[in-house]
Amino acid sequence: MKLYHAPKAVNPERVTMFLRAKGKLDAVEIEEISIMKGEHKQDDYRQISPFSQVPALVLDDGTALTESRAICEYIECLFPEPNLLGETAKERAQIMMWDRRIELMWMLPFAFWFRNSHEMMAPLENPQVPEQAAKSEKAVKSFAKRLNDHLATTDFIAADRFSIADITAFATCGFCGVMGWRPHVDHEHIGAWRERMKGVGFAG
Ligand SMILES: N[C@@H](CCC(=O)N[C@@H](CS)C(=O)NCC(=O)O)C(=O)O
Repeated sequence: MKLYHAPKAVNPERVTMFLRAKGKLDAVEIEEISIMKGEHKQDDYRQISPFSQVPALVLDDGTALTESRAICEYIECLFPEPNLLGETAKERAQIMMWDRRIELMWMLPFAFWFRNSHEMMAPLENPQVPEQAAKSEKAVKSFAKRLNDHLATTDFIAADRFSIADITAFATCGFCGVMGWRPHVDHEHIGAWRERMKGVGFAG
């Protein structure tokens, strides 16, 4: 299997963290794609990923998976241990619920804020829309407060156990640094959770 990866980009990082948590990073051959150099928009990569996005996992039969959550589902089926998507119906639903919240209410609006305001993103996001940046910044900061309240009541993001929801949140928390924002410094319980995640060993 071959994984097309862009280091420091949040979705690809989410997949490599997932593989690392399984102890299976070496199960894939990794090829780096530079988003800043526009390699994801070249014709040869577009044939693998029609939406020109990273990551992409190409299976040995040539099938290309180009959504990070779908890639993680595939990896979970290949390597069931440790379980990261939930064992029981209730766990699976709780983990999916939080993973989607983290992705849709934190990671995505953060990406809109970053892409519409950071000068590094100007060539990729043309035109940048300051109103979109301001609205998205407000949304992510409001979500961080809600997440902080949630983490005051539990050690992990979902189902009282380590899961993909923690991985997605950890990757997003690190990604926030590109805007000089550190949710784990601003929010006590996010900070304590982040320290616990280092202890889990996948992110250290
Ligand atoms: N839904 C996709 C999103 C992938 C995505 O947005 N990847 C970003 C990097 S984090 C990308 O390739 N951006 C290139 C661009 O927007 O031009 C997934 O989860 O894999």
